[in-house]
Amino acid sequence: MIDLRSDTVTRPTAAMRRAMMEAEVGDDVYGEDPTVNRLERRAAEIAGKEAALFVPSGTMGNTIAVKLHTEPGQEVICDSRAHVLDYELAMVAWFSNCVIRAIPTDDGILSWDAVRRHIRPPGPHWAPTGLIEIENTHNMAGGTVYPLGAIREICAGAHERGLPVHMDGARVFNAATALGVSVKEIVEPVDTVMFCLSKALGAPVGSMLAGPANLIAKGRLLRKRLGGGMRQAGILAAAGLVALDETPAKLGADHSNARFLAEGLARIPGIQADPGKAVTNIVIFNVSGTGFTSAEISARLKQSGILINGINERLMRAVTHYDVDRAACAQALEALAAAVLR
Ligand code: TLP
Repeated sequence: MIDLRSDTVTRPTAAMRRAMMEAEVGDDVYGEDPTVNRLERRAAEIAGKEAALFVPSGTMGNTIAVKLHTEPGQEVICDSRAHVLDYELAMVAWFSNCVIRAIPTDDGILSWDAVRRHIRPPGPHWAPTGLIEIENTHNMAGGTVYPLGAIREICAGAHERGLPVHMDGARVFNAATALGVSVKEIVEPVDTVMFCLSKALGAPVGSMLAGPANLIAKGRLLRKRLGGGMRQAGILAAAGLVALDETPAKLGADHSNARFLAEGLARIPGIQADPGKAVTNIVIFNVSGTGFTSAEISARLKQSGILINGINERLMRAVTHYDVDRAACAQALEALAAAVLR
């Protein structure tokens, strides 16, 4: 199977499996797992933050961050296709008792001007703004990348009004690769950042939440409350450390494969794709001109050993990663061209 459904499907490399087997472990709920401690220090260093917390998933990292920054009854501002809004089972409402103020954007990238216009001060009718959330890269907009200037402007404006900014940086290493800058530079102005080890970086499990030490200490308790106290988690952290060391250098290849896919897709009659927008590892394309729904195309592709999911009836998403090389992408394009023939 050529699996382009997501970069979450990456399997651990031989080096990760070796590191997992040899990992020194302890009880992380007591703070005694040396490998988890090493991963948390390394993640904090990469993000340029005081501390970091190893969490089982990106969803848990975002959930903890929203809770740390907000009071019940507040509003969280984010883009209208944000993962925290559409793909996290309403955790913002369920765990933090906040509502979302969704701002529509073309490409998932918020501007300070748009954010500013939606900030609500305390008043007699509305929920006051408690947090600004930005997603970098933006998944459902097709892996789009925040320009550094936009992040700085949003953070400067928010901070001036006493509002924190959390970055859902599930794929912030892809953003760093696309911009040719360090992750640290990207996340410098944000208060907290969550990034995933288990997506394009290839670790089997885990994400990191980085930020100020006092917040991360509180976050540790929230993680336990959510059932994320993982005991001998050094087994998993060991793979995460290898992912941080080894995989960022491979992301450029994923990005050029995504571009190759987008260029090929744009040549298939009935499919709309914009190669100029494929700047990281996600390609979103419109299949409405083919006369088939995305579900029908997925089913046809599966018969040729290709896995690509729809995100709605018209749009499909292909995500490149290190388990899919250029030849596999070419094969996927051939299968797609055949799948949309009447
Ligand atoms: N994204 C998954 C699905 O949930 C859609 C994927 O296949 O892309 N933030 C962003 C931007 C994400 O894309 C994801 C996962 C998460 C958070 C949540 O991470 P996990 O799956 O570890 O909870």
